[in-house]
Amino acid sequence: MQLQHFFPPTATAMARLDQVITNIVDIFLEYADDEGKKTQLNKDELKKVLEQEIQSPELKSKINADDIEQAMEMLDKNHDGEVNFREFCRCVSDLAKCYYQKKTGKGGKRHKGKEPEGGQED
Ligand SMILES: [Ca+2]
Ligand SMILES: [Ca+2]
Repeated sequence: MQLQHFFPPTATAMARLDQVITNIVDIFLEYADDEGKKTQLNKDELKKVLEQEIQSPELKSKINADDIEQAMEMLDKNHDGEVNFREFCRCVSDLAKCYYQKKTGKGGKRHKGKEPEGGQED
């Protein structure tokens, strides 16, 4: 089992939120770096992220992972044809909310429309 080499016992274990945060950034940069602009996910890159980094069918269906055109349309809030980090974060946080709702039964059926958080769009 080679895996141990990646997690040497001397490495300080990161706290869970540390891991989540660094993962989000690392995953985004890793895929965004593939082609074109290094800090934007184009359609191909987005497809790869969704295919490889999300396994739960429920979450996949939440962002239309099977229909990359639709997924891109949904995630690309500023309509420049690519997903930037801000848009990616929004996607992750939407998925987290989705999972939260499923777990708690809260936040409910309200369909995507006006979001109460009142943050400004780009
Ligand atoms: Ca790119
Ligand atoms: Ca965009």
